[in-house]
Amino acid sequence: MLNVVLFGPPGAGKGTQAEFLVNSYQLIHLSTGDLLRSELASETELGLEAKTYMEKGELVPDAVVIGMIKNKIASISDAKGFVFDGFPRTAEQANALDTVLNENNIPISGMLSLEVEKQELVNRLLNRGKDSGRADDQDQSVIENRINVYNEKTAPLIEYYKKQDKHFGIDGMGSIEEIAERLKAVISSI
Ligand code: B4P
Repeated sequence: MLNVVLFGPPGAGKGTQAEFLVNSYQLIHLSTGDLLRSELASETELGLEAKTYMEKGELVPDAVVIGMIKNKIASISDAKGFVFDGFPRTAEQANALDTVLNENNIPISGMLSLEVEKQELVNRLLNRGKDSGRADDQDQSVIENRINVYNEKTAPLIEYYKKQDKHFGIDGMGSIEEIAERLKAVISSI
């Protein structure tokens, strides 16, 4: 089973490259951002709670996100593997993920960490904001806040996976196809 954490700051290309991994390796895509946006679109209680955080570029509370991802994993059987996209984002989420996966005997194979320069992140997100309708992509100060939150709360997880010998840094600058090739090379080495 191939279970990868696709990691990186907002705009690094996680969602974009997750699509490639799903198609190439028949994995199940679990994106907490997508799950939260779908809750929001259905105006569920969870979605309405998450909205206030997402609009400001803050992280949604751990308990909400962890509960959501646990339910999702429990609802899936017969998977060839998972791509975790945008999760974990805090130490508490990383511990919770390890616990759930160990209980099911499906450990993380590797953390694929996309590395992109800050100005490129801002450009990509503002560009997407022009036609995506995503409120969090339309305001430069919200984008800057997301990047700051990433640096403060999420980037430390690189050390967490390094300690487990599971961290793989990948140059996330260049074309989508070039980056996909780099991911493929790393996966074949795992
Ligand atoms: P996410 O949906 O995870 O949003 P994101 O970090 O902005 O990344 P995304 O995957 O969308 O963008 P990508 O890099 O693929 O989270 C949104 C919000 O939900 C968070 O701010 C938070 O509030 C909440 N949330 C989600 N998960 C959470 C968690 N675990 N805990 C707490 N809160 C959570 O790509 C960006 C753009 O770049 C795209 O338009 C793409 O086309 C473009 N692009 C990609 N690769 C490119 C390339 N090589 N060249 C040019 N453009 C490229």
